[in-house]
Amino acid sequence: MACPVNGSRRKTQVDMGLVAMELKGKKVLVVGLGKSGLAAALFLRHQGAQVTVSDLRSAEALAKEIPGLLEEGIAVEAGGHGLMTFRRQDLIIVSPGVPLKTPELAQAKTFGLPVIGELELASRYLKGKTLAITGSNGKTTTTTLCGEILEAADFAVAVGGNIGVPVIALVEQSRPDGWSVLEVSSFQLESTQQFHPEIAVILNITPDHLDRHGTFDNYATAKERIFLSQDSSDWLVLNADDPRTVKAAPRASSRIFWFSRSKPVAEGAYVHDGNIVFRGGKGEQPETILPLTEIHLKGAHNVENVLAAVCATRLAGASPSAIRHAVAGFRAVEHRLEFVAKINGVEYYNDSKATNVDATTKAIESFPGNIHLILGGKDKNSDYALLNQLLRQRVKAVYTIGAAAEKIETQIRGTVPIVSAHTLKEAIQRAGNQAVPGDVVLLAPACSSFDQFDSYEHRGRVFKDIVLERRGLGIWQNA
Ligand code: UMA
Repeated sequence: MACPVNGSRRKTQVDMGLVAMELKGKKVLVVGLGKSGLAAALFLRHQGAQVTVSDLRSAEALAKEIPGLLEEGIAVEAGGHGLMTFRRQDLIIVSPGVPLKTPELAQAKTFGLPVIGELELASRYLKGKTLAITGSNGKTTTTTLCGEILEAADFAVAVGGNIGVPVIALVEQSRPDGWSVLEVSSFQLESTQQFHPEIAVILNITPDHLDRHGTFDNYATAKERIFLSQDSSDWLVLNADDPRTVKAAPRASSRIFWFSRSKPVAEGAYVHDGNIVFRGGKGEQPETILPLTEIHLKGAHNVENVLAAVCATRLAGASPSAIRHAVAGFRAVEHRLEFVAKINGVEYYNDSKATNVDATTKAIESFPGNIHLILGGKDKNSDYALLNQLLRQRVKAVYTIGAAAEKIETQIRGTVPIVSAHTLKEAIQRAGNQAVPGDVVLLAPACSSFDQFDSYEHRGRVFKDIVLERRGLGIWQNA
């Protein structure tokens, strides 16, 4: 096949209209002091900007961060956002978790102040090419896998974004001849202006984050921003089996490659005779990349993730043998249908990253039945009744936890027995006591974690710690 991206246009700031901003002496406000805000503030300061950070959290809550920032010469506004602080700036950088409709931000915009996200800022300074991956589910697995494939193909690779490493933190390690592989969320995409990946991937678009975006359409439109600045020399990889993703295709100016689990595609990756194959151009013979048996990830949705990764990395110039080697050696990402332990014939799986209903659906579908399912956390205006049919078919009991428990119980009532467990610990105990050999205890909560935990990672680690601790204590030896 013609290796499309390799050897094609190289990203330069001029041809993309992406001029890295002159930051020296500029007054820049960073809104939100989480991982992204902290990394952005330090980057901006090192570029010579006069930086202020503003966060809703109190000075006590930020006690760990503040001294280091002051030492760097960065001013800190804690305990709320002050309108005057926002008005006095040349540029505002917003963290992904800060909604654009925050009143101070909205006002700043009406005064004509530029407001961009950390992803947009970083993308103006990243060297080399960018492969960006979005979707409601599968982003982390696909991003990690793409990074591993490109590494196996001997590219210089930096992996980051929503996966947990702010994009701005990749700038220093990015190389002119390398790739930045970015997981990008709707929150990050919402505040982009010229973000322009050479290869963009949309894995799927199903309802999520409706509490932030208001409607499914707003959410889907935010996802589509991944290809908004692409042109005919760029590549867009789309899921031919996902209706909302298919609907996005006519709005793209880039060249589209498809992936499909269910049918051949004219250009892209699909399943044929038990193999993953890739067709590099219309009418070309597909090349075999690897047999499905070499994929060591559970669930049909993971075949889709592999197809997307195969397609994107083949376009980036990875050889079929490098792709096969990396996919065959790839195991589940932490907190993504991660096998934790088998205790007295009962398997425990941590899918703490299943933070929406669709992800939970996919997790349930990965097992034939006999599931004890832990659901709950912070609601995102989701419809849990969408799970009902699958609960009846494959789930033995649901154990609810967290703030969304009551809503979930109301919406799934009459399907399977429900245990109000309140906490993760109690849910594990009660599920473990009820499960019999051959059963699965699955944490796939369909909610975000912020009511009881710092993050989905924290929730997943607590799940694993409790399971492993109880195994160590032999608590279930005779259960
Ligand atoms: N804050 C304000 N004002 C507000 C809202 C929040 O000051 O109006 C402050 C909070 O007090 C807090 C800070 O903002 O101090 C948090 O900022 P943040 O939520 O952007 O968190 P970060 O630590 O910067 O993490 C972000 C992403 N978080 C979100 O999108 C919510 C991380 O994705 C990402 O890994 C990280 O940047 C690095 O890129 C997490 C996530 O939950 C995993 N993502 C969502 C998802 O996957 O579903 C989109």
